[in-house]
Amino acid sequence: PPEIRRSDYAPFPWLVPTTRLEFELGLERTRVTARLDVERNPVAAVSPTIRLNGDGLELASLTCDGGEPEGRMMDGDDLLVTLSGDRHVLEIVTEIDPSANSQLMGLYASGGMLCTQCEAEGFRRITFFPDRPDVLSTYSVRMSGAKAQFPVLLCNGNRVDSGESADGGDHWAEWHDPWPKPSYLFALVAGDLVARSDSFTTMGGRDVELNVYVRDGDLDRTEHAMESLKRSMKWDEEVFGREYDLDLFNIVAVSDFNMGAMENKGLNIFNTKYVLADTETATDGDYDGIEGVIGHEYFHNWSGNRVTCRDWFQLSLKEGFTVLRDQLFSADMGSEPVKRIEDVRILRGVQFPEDSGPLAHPIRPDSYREISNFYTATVYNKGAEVIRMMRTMAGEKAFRRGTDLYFKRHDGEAATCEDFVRAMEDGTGLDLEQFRLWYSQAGTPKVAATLSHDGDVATLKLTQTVPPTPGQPDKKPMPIPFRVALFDRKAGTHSGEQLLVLDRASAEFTFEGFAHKPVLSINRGFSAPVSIERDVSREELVFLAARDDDPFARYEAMQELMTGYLVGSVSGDLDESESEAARGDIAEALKAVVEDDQLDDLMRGELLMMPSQSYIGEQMLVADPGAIHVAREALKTDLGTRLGEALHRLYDRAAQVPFSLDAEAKGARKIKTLVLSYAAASDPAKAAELAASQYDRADNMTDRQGALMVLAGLDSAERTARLLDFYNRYRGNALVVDKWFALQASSLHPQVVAHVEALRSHPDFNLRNPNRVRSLYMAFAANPAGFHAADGAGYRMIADLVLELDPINAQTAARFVPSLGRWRRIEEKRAAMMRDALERIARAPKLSRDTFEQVTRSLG
Ligand code: BAL
Ligand code: ZN
Repeated sequence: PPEIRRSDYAPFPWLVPTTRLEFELGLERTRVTARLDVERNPVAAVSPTIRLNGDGLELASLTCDGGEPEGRMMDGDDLLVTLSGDRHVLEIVTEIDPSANSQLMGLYASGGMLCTQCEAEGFRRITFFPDRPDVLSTYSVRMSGAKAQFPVLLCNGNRVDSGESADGGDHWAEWHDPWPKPSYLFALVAGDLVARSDSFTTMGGRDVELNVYVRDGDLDRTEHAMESLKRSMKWDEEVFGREYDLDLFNIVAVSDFNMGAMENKGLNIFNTKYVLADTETATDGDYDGIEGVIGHEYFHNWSGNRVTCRDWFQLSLKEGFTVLRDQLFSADMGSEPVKRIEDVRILRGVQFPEDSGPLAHPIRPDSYREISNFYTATVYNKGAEVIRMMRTMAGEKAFRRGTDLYFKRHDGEAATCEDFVRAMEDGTGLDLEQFRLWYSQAGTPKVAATLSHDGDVATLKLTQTVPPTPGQPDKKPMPIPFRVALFDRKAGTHSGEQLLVLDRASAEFTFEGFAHKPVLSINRGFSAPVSIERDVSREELVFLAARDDDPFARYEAMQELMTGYLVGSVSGDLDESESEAARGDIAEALKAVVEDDQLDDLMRGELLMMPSQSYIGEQMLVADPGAIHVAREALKTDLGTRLGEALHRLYDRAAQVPFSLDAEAKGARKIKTLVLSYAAASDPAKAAELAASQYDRADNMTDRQGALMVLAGLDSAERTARLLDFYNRYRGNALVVDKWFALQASSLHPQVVAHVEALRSHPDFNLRNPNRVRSLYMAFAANPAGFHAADGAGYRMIADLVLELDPINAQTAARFVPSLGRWRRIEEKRAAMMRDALERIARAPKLSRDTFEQVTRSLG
């Protein structure tokens, strides 16, 4: 497959002001008639033909201005039509079989209903069309089909007319979307659905009808989604000044879906995972996830739909910005510091490894073969961090001027990242010339920080390096904004936070008035997405872990205490007395957290959490996952033993808090499961008893799942009984059965590989359902205890999965390749087996473009 380059962008030679689509719907056969009004694009090079993208389409008929076109030919899957005039009308008929569409791109059948997914390039699986985001068109759509089979017919925009056939067997609906949009935002749904309905009055007085469509039987699990939607609409008005622009906003939940959700104009289509919730079947994490994703898709209405992307290299323009918007929204709806910590954990757990591996790419990539592979943590989460840095440097008010200007300037356009940065410069007054490097350079900058002291002056020396990444051997220094405070060790306070911008390879910053050497608190709030190596003593980290008034910095000190010890321990750098002293300090710091009555439990839970295995591995040039796992579990055992009593008192206190969805009760639930996981390491028999009791008494899914998660890792009778009970209790509820698969696949149980192998043959396993595939295999691939099994069985299992899944659902299959692609950073025995697994995939006679690209880059 050819490489597509950002530098090759050229405007499309044709405009398509209006598009008319007629769908005669059937699960096995849908006939699509598309009428495109096309005219020459005055700002593009003149072309004698128009390229209409297709993907596996059969052309039933084609006319130009009502007759035979002057010329036509196929170029691969695309259709080229000769057009000699300035304006033409093309009519194209295609026939498709949605029931055979297992890729879940384009129009497909899911449990008897029809739905679409067109981003990034799914529309070309429906009809021949210039399927690129800079071709904006106004759509009117007629849908018709059997009334009994498809009682609900939905499309973008507003329903303008409807009716039924003379015999009443068929019916039809006519939809019109007044907002010009690219084809990737097209959507259609036809099925037997019921809706929770509500309304929202916008700040300008527009009454908007809101619907959340689900299957009959799921309606009582839609309240949280609807409330989240209304909160999103209000928040976007208040914080970004963005008002909704149609009279109708529909959400449809679908159980077969490649992504989390999709922001189609006026008709968002969601994975059921991000819609359905009640306290019996959804955890606190699920509730937060729903609120965040509903917000994200809603916010796309401005950052993505009203202003869209010129080409797919600009994906972070809408995704990075919208992730930042959903992060700020969730922070405002709940705990801001805890949300920040969670977001950083995702960034460091997923994006940092991506940025230091063979798939590293800038947030605005320069080339791709399959754009689906670039819906990455880099484009999304690092993209959000880059915009967050602009916000930090500008301040909130100026940042809002920048976003207002961006929306005003580019409303109705297909814009670029450069347009966004320019609007930010003009709106905020910042000079972002050098800052643009964040868009073009891949790799996580490393910053060394040393603080020295002389007389009454403290000097902070900062040195940055941006590591080489594939295709980018040499990097330039980037501007890195650090929120910094210097603590007076005795008083335990600081005299104010400062923002320092490191914009050279190395710089020194001086601070006067310190009779003693202060303690450095740096990258507060994680103001820059970099990794810091600071010259800091353990005693200073204990100090910060107990006293830093920036919650993120406090969390960071605690993480650094544990990570420093674990990396030292695995590398053999610590002798027994140093190890003992370090464990003692960590235990002391944790005890202070357990007993700090100023802390709320949600934050306490963050401070008690150990760094993830992947984060620890990321700190080492070459990691031994087996050794890290052993060291991490040993520390957990040690801490659980030392803090046993204090932790159990904490548990007992938390267990008294009655169920509710408020922060206090959520915090209590988080604490209970954390204490159980420490207990599981230090006193497995007691933990099994406690977890079984928590499971049995649970009146909500958070407690039940937390208890079962701990039990799943223990070799105990309680484990078997509760796993069976969980399955029997929730069989038939797909989202909860997903949890049942995931809990077993992510468990610490020594037989986890065998468990996953057995679950593969479970009657409820289904390779065609992405949620189920992810629940078993994504959970497994993220579980170092299983994936990195010393004999390589985990790698072979993932390679087998990729090969089997690739012809069915290439997009989902390709998502499993990056875990194997980490081989260069893993000790040599395992690395060789990971490479073998990749090579075996590469040798397959026929690979999708998605998987081919990921495997080739991973081996390269
Ligand atoms: N645009 C794809 C799904 C999302 O990021 O919202
Ligand atoms: Zn998005």
